[in-house]
Amino acid sequence: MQLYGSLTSPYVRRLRALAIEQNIQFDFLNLNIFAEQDRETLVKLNPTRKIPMLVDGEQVVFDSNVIYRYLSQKLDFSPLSWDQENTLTLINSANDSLVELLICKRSDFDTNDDKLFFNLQRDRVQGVLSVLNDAAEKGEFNDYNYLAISLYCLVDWIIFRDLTDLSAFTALLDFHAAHQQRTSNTETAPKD
Ligand SMILES: N[C@@H](CCC(=O)N[C@@H](CS)C(=O)NCC(=O)O)C(=O)O
Repeated sequence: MQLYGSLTSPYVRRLRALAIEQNIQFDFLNLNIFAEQDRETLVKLNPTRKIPMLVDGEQVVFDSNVIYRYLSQKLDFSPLSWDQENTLTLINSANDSLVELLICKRSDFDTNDDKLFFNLQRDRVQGVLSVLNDAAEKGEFNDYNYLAISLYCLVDWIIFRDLTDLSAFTALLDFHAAHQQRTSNTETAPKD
């Protein structure tokens, strides 16, 4: 199997970290999705033009969530419960809004402007981080499973890119500190 992605994407990182945690073998192919040649590879494999995607023989699978389901079936992991699916959706929604805001910032928009689009994203990020913080406080991420991996990748990417102030989310910061030295995190730390 080959996983295509980048060294900074939190969605790609979840799967790289999962592979280390669960001893799953795949080759990792690092793409610069904004460089011409790598973009051609991206578009050919995945018309949505987003990373990650997984290639397993003839089968191409895109989207980290679907790749996780594909690996779960292939490797006989127990499926996520509905509550776990909801938690993954929460993590994804904050992550997606932060990706949108980052792309806007790189397009020279002032994302602190009082505009509907920016307000909606910022409100979602704050609201969702607060729910995730409460869940972390209750110990819901004590088992270092795919959800905890995904949360770690989100929090670490927020810190890496300095995307939002996390100081009010002390349980998320404690969770991050507790897992920073795990091999699956040190070996996949984002690099520009
Ligand atoms: N739902 C997708 C989201 C993937 C995603 O947003 N990837 C970002 C990198 S972190 C990307 O490829 N963005 C390119 C773009 O938005 O044009 C997943 O879970 O794989």
